[in-house]
Amino acid sequence: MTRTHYHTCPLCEATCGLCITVENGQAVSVKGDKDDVFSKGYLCPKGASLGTLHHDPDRLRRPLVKKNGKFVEVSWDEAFSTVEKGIMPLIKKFGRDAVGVYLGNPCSHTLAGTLAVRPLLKAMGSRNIFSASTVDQMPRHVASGLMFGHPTIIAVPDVDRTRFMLILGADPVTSNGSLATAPNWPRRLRDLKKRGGRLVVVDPRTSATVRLADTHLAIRPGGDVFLLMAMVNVLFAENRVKPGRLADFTNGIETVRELCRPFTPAAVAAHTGLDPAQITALTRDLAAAESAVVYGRMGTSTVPFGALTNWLVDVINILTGNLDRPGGAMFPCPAHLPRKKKPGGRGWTLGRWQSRVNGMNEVMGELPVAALADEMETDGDGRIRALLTIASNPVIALPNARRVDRALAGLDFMVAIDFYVTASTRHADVILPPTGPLSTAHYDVAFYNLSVRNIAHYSPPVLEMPKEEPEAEMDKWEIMYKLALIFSGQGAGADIKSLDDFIIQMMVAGAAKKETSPFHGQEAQMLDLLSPFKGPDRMLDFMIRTGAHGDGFGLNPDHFDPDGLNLEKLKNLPHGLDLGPLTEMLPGHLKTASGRIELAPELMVKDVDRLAKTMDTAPAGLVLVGRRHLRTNNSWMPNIPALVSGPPRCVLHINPADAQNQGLRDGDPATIETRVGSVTAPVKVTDRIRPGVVSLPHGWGHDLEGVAMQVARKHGGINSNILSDESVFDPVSCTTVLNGIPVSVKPARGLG
Ligand SMILES: Nc1nc2c(c(=O)[nH]1)N[C@H]1C(S)=C(S)[C@@H](COP(=O)(O)OP(=O)(O)OC[C@H]3O[C@@H](n4cnc5c(=O)[nH]c(N)nc54)[C@H](O)[C@@H]3O)O[C@H]1N2
Ligand SMILES: Nc1nc2c(c(=O)[nH]1)N[C@H]1C(S)=C(S)[C@@H](COP(=O)(O)OP(=O)(O)OC[C@H]3O[C@@H](n4cnc5c(=O)[nH]c(N)nc54)[C@H](O)[C@@H]3O)O[C@H]1N2
Ligand code: SF4
Ligand SMILES: [Mo]
Repeated sequence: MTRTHYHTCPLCEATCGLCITVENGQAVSVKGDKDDVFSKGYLCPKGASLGTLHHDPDRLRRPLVKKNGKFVEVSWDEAFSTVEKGIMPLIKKFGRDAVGVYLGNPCSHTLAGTLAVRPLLKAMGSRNIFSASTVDQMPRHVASGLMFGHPTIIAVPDVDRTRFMLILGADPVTSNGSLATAPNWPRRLRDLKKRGGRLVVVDPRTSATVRLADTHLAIRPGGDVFLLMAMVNVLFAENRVKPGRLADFTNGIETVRELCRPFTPAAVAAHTGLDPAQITALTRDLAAAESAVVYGRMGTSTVPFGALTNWLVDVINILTGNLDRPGGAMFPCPAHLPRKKKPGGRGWTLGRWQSRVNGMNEVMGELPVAALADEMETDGDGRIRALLTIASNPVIALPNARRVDRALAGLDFMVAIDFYVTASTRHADVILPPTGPLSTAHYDVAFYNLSVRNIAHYSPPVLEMPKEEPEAEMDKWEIMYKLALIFSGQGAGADIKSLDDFIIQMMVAGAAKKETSPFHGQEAQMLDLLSPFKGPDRMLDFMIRTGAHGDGFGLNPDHFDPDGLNLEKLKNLPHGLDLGPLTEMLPGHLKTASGRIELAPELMVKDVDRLAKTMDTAPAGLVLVGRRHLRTNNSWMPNIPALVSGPPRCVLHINPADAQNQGLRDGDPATIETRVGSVTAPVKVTDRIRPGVVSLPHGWGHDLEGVAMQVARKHGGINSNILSDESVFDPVSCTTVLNGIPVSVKPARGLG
């Protein structure tokens, strides 16, 4: 029997609609859904491989427990009771901080990873919570938190309406966009130019996005903070500061005027590697554009001044009046969140506690991954003796990868929620594999709050999850709730249904608690109306019904449109629902204590001092940056033949001048060395990278003893994080520097 299903691709932030043909329980083809309200048929090679991923024979279907050093398939009961026996005595003896958790990138791409993970973390009660955010977007959260009052109030580029887009350190044509959810960046950027707009890209490499640009500024890595400071300087110096209506609710504009004074375009020339006249001209053009937006990602984030750089992105959007207006940087209003109408809140802070060993700040309730190895290796009270990894691959993703690898090997106990035996999960005592991507429901809780249009799209599972032992599989939320029951002392035998019911009761009670709430006194009716669903689906239904476009359970016609949204309605919209372009959200959206935009938060003002101190030291020597490839997704799709075929990807890009200086010719093997490690990779001599900079992609290094991914091992590749140094980080956001790492590059001896 042949059936067609529509499902949102869960692999990256672009949220493309897929059209999946299923024959006899097998996904036989995956194409772009032409009727999808957002992606309109677009997909990339990864999305097309979703069926292959689901049916990959190496993908785990059964839990594994390590016995005498070897993984053995066991029943779910045995797996959970092994977890209980391994973890609980450690908690009893050493306390809750003895068990750490590291949450990986795919967590933000699943319903369970965004919603069901919260009760699990609560039940763990550990301060040793880590996530991939501190090798990624944490500087963005910090800047948003301090300026707008909450770290998830993030402005996204209104790419479909802007007339001028300045992209720094992002390659959305390859990455398909990040913190800016939009399928089909190539088309959107071409459309920008078709309507007479201009695209300027700042990147030390000639990336795929650069190739679409009108102007390319090949900056020195780490130079963006200086470039943006100089742009702010020009805006003030030339009287081009025009915040418009934002001035009515923005504090600190005059402070910024003072802060940027020393950073003239000429003064930053050595750090940016750019002609001062170019910086002035760019600033004038941006300020004069009918609408304009500055957008930055990884290259502005994983750098020594990541928080400051991300702050400056918003500062320019605000000073030019481009925040919260069409064609500028705007705030999404997703279906699953309420719309706040009155500005003000508690504000936001970081550093509420510090990591035990090296005193690094807590940010958003987590500790930086740069502290993880120290916390695992250093003896004493609060040492991490057991680790839970959820959808993550620390041995490949985190800095000083060899040290992370050793630290995992040295743990007393490790549990992984993952569906492969990877470089990291091979160290686990228990691996709990969630059901495959086609047998779970999907809705992008994280990314519809970062989307360039307001979109709501719920996808039910495509294939049924096997429920009968011995084939029974578990959804990730069920695994998480089971672990939550273990951590809370109720034991591996406890039933998740009561926990699931308790969670929704708490959510409903929270919404109805205040006497002023429109739901006050309606708890029982709400719970009854939510009863057709369970797990994260039920949480989502609750969120949508109480959200900005929700039906208010049909109980509150004064506050909600009774014909508004609920999960049942979304289920009947297989191509998604387009809620339109982004609209004005300020000042109501602000959660700062003042109810105003804080343009000059104290932490940023202080960090400008640190920046000023580096002005006189001219950067020198070769530095390493990363890059992505359309067919990769961090470390986690290397077992799909179609995605790893073709020429080898782990090659070091080097400029002809640098290659000549180092005595390297195209194809030669080179040894790349940093303080923490060295690797050998073939070089590709190319003028698509500026002099002084070399580039190696991350996400590789799979050919390790014990990894059970046959294709991935054949195409192993080089782990670039053997080179990255956990001791080099942005002290404000505690995010590791992954771009602009000082390296030496030499011909490899004895090879080639
Ligand atoms: N040098 C360098 N390092 C980097 C980066 C860089 O640019 N340069 N980028 C950084 C960034 S941005 C990120 S986000 C991190 C990513 O770092 P991580 O999140 O630690 O690693 P991933 O490579 O995304 O690995 C994800 C793992 O989750 C598993 N998985 C996939 N889907 C699911 C699922 O639905 N459920 C479960 N339970 N498991 C699943 C996969 O099998 C894989 O093992 O890497 C960072 N590391
Ligand atoms: N195909 C593919 N897509 C992905 C992923 C993947 O692994 N593969 N990973 C996903 C994840 S987890 C994320 S977070 C996003 C990331 O999404 P992006 O940030 O768009 O992707 P990157 O390729 O890291 O782009 C960073 C760019 O910054 C440049 N750069 C490096 N240093 C500097 C600098 O100092 N200044 C400036 N201006 N530029 C610099 C690099 O050359 C690179 O082109 O991609 C997501 N999408
Ligand atoms: S761009 Fe992202 S969401 Fe779209 S098909 Fe590719 S991996 Fe999936
Ligand atoms: Mo990421």
